[in-house]
Amino acid sequence: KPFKRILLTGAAGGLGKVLRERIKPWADIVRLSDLADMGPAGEGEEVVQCDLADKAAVLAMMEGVDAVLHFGGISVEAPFDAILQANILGTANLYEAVHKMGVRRVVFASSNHAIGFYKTTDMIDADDPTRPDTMYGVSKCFGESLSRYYYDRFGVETVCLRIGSSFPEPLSARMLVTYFSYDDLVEALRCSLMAARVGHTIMFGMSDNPGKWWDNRKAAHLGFVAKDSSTKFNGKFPPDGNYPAADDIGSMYQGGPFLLNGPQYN
Ligand code: NAI
Ligand code: 15L
Repeated sequence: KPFKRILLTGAAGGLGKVLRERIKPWADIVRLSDLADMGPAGEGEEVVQCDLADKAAVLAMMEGVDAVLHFGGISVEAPFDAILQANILGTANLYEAVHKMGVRRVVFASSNHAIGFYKTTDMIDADDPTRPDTMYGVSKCFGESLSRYYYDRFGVETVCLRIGSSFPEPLSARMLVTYFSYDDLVEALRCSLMAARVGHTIMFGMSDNPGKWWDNRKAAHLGFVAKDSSTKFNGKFPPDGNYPAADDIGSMYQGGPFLLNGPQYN
């Protein structure tokens, strides 16, 4: 197998549960971690339940790891204090441990909410400035910046995967654009881990959907080609002639419903 031990954070979450089953062929051992209960370790698994905000625990968890899939943290908008602990301190602890333990490569589950304040009429790529739409989005920008720093300073390689909407199927008209099938997610992770060199790469995590807002040419060296598309779900969300509507904040911006959240500095 290509890796001795891959660490998956966020293993009890929606994507973590999917990945737990799918990444086994890549490593002798998959180390699973989360704040929440993950059940017992299966064959070829190790389970480490800990809080990413606990620096000593994160350092201990990194022992013997050769690659990290960092999916743990708060995955929606929340009060800043909670985001600060899980996403900002948690990701800082993770990178410090990665550096200290000599881990070569990380895939960071970033989010489209790092760029959610672009309009749905804009087309952007990895070099456009971030425009977070929430404190959650700000925390993903922090992870992207932090990983850039650890690459420039220490040579730790990271792929920041700005995931669109990765669910069994799209849940809204917006998600026909942002949909990222589980199969495409797994393939994007495989490419991110197996590519000879990734340096610091930002890739948009989306299937081959019509009407895309994101241009992935700057991540072409990873060799990822999406195989799925949201077109098969078209009938579920009949066009209402209103999307994107200039007076509807939820469809005017790429971050969609996250723009409807109130400010979360509390
Ligand atoms: P989720 O909320 O289902 O899973 C996140 C997991 O992280 C949970 O099991 C939670 O217990 C764990 N966690 C939270 N705080 C923690 C802490 N302080 N220490 C340790 N573990 C902690 O989210 P989901 O959908 O599985 O997403 C996984 C990752 O991918 C997240 O980082 C999310 O921001 C990112 N993402 C997901 C998208 C999607 O469409 N599912 C879209 C964009 C980004
Ligand atoms: C995210 O970042 C969230 O983690 C996920 O729950 C979805 O809301 C997704 O973005 C989205 O924009 O659809």
